[in-house]
Amino acid sequence: MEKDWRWFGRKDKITLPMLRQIGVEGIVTALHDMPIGEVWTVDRISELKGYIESYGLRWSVVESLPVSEVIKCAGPERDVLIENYCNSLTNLGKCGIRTVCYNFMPVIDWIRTDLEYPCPDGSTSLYFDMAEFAYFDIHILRREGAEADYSANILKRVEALASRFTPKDRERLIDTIIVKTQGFVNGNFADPGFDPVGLFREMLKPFAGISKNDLRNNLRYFLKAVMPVCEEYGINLCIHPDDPPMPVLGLPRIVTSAADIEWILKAVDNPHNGLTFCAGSLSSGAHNDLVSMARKFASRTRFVHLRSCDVLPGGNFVEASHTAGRAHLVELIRIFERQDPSLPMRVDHGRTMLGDAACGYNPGYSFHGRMLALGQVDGMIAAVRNEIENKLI
Ligand code: DNO
Repeated sequence: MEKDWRWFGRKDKITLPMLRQIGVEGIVTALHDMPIGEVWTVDRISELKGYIESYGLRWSVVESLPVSEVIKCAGPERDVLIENYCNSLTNLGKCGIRTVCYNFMPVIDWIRTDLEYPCPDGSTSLYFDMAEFAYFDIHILRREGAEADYSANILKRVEALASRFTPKDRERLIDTIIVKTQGFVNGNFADPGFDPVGLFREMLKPFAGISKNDLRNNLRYFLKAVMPVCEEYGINLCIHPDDPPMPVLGLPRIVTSAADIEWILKAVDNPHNGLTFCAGSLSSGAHNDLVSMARKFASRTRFVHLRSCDVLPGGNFVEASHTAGRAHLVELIRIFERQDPSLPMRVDHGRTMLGDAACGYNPGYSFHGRMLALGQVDGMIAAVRNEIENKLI
């Protein structure tokens, strides 16, 4: 696989010369300051591409070209926004960028409740606690009927939290679930001075009554409309799984399991309709067997995120080391290396360690933690290549 790194543009404190020194081959990035739904112009794309190339690297993957909420909920302007999306794809194609990652999660992208979960070795990791998330849903968002979505055990824990949570704890939860995790991946949350909870309530409204089937149909509609451009320019569009892979806040999620992925790949059976195999997101669901999923979907996988999780009782999970957890990265690397040794791959999040915490990186996107993960993954890839060369597997 090609060793790539998610870089957040010129403002990123982790610079391109630093990345060259640690063996990075390709860059994963986006026009992060473009409002969602606006057309990415050739000028803007080629300017950033040129900058990356001036450091001897290549812009391998766009993550993400975000899909507007209006497209996800089939709002009245969806055709205009799909046309804009096609124009952005055309312009990326003209600039020679061929791998584009996106997601179809309504309202909220990835979710964690603790961004500084202490590990025994003194580093910190990212954590999801179901009861804290339920507390956010029931007591902060005050979503109608939210209680019905949680088990009696979780509701008991929510009440315990309610009796001890201080205003500071509530602030921390809002900041974690909305501001810090969504702000850098989703332009809607990037403006300073916005009211996070109010904005969330507004964003939920257009999805009232939208079922899993409706959301699937809206994805199929979108994919059918963008495939001709992808074919013309040889672009592989690759959907990112839902993180965590389950319905949240009363919203359907449609990329949670092998059955979901199969549905998507069959609904628009075109090689340009591909998958981002995010081992981290998928392994946070106890129902997912990553190795069998990788075998099943390798031929339609266009981009790989390597990361692993440990699933804990009650639906909680913690991001594990890249050499541990339930994702079984060595076996995944065997599968993807045999499929296509040039497949773009980035190590996903890493631990926060060795001074990372003081640097203000985006949560999960530490320097030392990801560098350690890249070193581990690099070693695994080298060992697997040796196995393949010497016909040991
Ligand atoms: C979080 C990321 C996601 C991902 C998008 C892809 O760290 O994995 O935000 O980039 O969902 O569209």
